[in-house]
Parts: sequence; C-alpha cells; structure tokens
Amino acid sequence: MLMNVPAELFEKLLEGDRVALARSITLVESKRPEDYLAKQELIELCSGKKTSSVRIGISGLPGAGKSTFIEQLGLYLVRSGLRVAVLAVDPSSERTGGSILGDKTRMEVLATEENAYIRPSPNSGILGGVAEMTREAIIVCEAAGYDVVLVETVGVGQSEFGVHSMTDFFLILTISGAGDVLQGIKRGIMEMTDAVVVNKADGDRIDAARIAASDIKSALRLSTGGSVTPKIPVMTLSSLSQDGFDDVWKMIQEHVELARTTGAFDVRRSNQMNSWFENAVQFLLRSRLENDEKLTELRDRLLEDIEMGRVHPIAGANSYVDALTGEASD
Ligand SMILES: Nc1nc2c(ncn2[C@@H]2O[C@H](COP(=O)(O)OP(=O)(O)OP(=O)(O)O)[C@@H](O)[C@H]2O)c(=O)[nH]1
Ligand SMILES: [Mg+2]
Repeated sequence: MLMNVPAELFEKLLEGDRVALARSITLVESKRPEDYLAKQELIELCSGKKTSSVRIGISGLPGAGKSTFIEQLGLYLVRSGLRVAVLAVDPSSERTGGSILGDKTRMEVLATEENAYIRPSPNSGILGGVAEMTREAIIVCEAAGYDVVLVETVGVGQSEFGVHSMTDFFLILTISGAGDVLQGIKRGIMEMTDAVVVNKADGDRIDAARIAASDIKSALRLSTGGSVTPKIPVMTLSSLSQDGFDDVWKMIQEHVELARTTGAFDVRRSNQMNSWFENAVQFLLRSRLENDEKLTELRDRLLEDIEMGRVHPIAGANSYVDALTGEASD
C-alpha cells in the first residue's frame, strides 16, 4: 500500500516507462518540503527491488573524452541487448546552479536509443547534494530495469570520491600529454581505481597514448611496492571509433563476476549503503541546523564574538555543539 507515491507512477516506473522514470527522478531531486515523504517512500520502494545491475563510475579531467567514451560504451551495451542509464555528477552545478557537463556533450546518438536513458547532473545549491541525488537516481533507474548505470564525473573537487562510494566499478579516463597523465590523477584516487583507460589513442596520438599507458603501469607498480596484486588494468582506446569497447566491457565484466564470486561485490554494495547513511546524516544535520532559528542566532552571535576576539574558535565550536546536543546550561 503506497502512502505518498502515486501508485500509477510506481507501477509505470517498474514497467520501465521513461516518462515515469523522468518524473520519479525529478521527485527524488526535489528540494520541496512537501515532496519529502513521497521522495523517501519512493527511494525505499526502489531500494527494495533486487536487481543484478552494475554501477560504473567514470572520472577524468575536463576534456578527457568521458562523455564521448560513455556514449560509445552505452551504444555498445545497448546493441548487446542491455538497458543503459547515464547519470552525471557535475560539481560546478553546486556553485553555478547550471549543469556544464550535461550541456556540453549531449550524447545525441545514444539519446535516441530506446534502451538508453540519459540524465544530466541535478542542480543544487546545497554542497554534497548533487552526488547524493545521483545515488538516489541510480536506485530509481535500477528499479526501472536498467542493467548498467554509467555515472560521469569530472575529476576536480571531491566528486570522484562521492561517485566511487556509489559504484561497483570505478574507471579513470585519461589522455596522453606532457606529464598531465599522472599529475592529473589526484592522490588517493589511484587507490580506489579499478581500471585506467588512456583515451584518444588515434591518429598521431597513438604512440603517445601507448607511452602514457606504460608510464601509468610503472607508476602503479611503484605505488603498490612492486606487488602484482591488486593489478589495475591499464588500456588504450579511441572513443571516436567503437574499436576497443569489446575489451573494455570484457574487463569490467570479468572484474564484476570475480567480485561476485569472492563476495567483494556484496562488501562494496554494503559499503555503499554505509556511505549513503553517513552522507545522509551529514546532509540532514546541515539542513536542520540551517533551518533552526535558535541555533542560527547562537552561531551568528558566536561568530561575532570570535571576530571581536572575545571567544576562541574552539570554545565557540564547543558552545555551539553543546547547544545542539542539548547540553547547554544557558
Ligand atoms: N581524437 C579523439 N578525440 C576525442 C576522443 N574522445 C573524445 N574526443 C574529443 O574530445 C573533446 C572532449 O570530449 P568530451 O567527451 O566532451 O570530454 P569530457 O571528458 O566529457 O569533457 P567534460 O565533460 O567537459 O569534462 C571532444 O571534442 C571530443 O570529440 C577520442 O577518442 N579521440
Ligand atoms: Mg562530459
């Protein structure tokens, strides 16, 4: 018995209806307080649906060719009989309210495929919100029967960490070019990467791409102290052609199948739930704090005292947190 979600909407969503899917994602992206209950119910309903979907995160510097790669991979998968959803996390939309990622490359060919669904990055004024809404959109797409969910994010800011925490396979797309291959990959990213693909291995860049791939392999060997495990595949590819997508998909599938056999897949899914919880707590705490008049007043007062040198930041923070947890004596 549905309490807040229109039964017809959920029924149609389960049938894979695209209009229902778009409406459902709009609902989970909604920031309107009156949508909150329906949104929560919808997410729980969708989460309860067992699927064998695979969530793949794709990150890389601006212009590496992520959208082009995703479009080609998406076409390859659709032609193999799979249903593919594409989502984007664009950290710039947190600040500008506009989706740069979604606007630049529209994946026009993939968009016309019946078994593909493309959703640009949600807009949000709330930091951390865009990535979280994408997590929710993934669940909704899976309930609608999408087999593979591809999530694009640009390799700046914190968005890769967010996308890594919601995917089963995390791929870095890079390109050859003076030094930027390794420099462009931030600390901490390699440790969570499942594969590196050097894109634009075509025309007069083929050799450079191969050299870049071998540099990355050496760097990975060094960073793992020469040990062979975990072995991160490094491949070269041209997203302009459909060549090489067989190999990329085979590599992803093998990884996922192995992870399913060893139980690593389930562990990662359960980590995804944990980070969902942690992020939701932070998100809710922040929005409740921001909406609490008394706390906002206290915060403003403390900030003024700190500015005037009357209160030390640490002492101020303590008073604020005490007030928040109900330990304040005043
Ligand atoms: N030669 C060549 N060009 C490519 C390839 N893949 C992408 N490009 C070109 O590189 C440019 C950037 O491609 P996008 O797919 O928009 O790159 P992106 O990483 O999604 O960029 P942002 O979303 O802005 O971060 C476009 O002009 C593409 O046509 C490739 O395999 N070979
Ligand atoms: Mg793009």
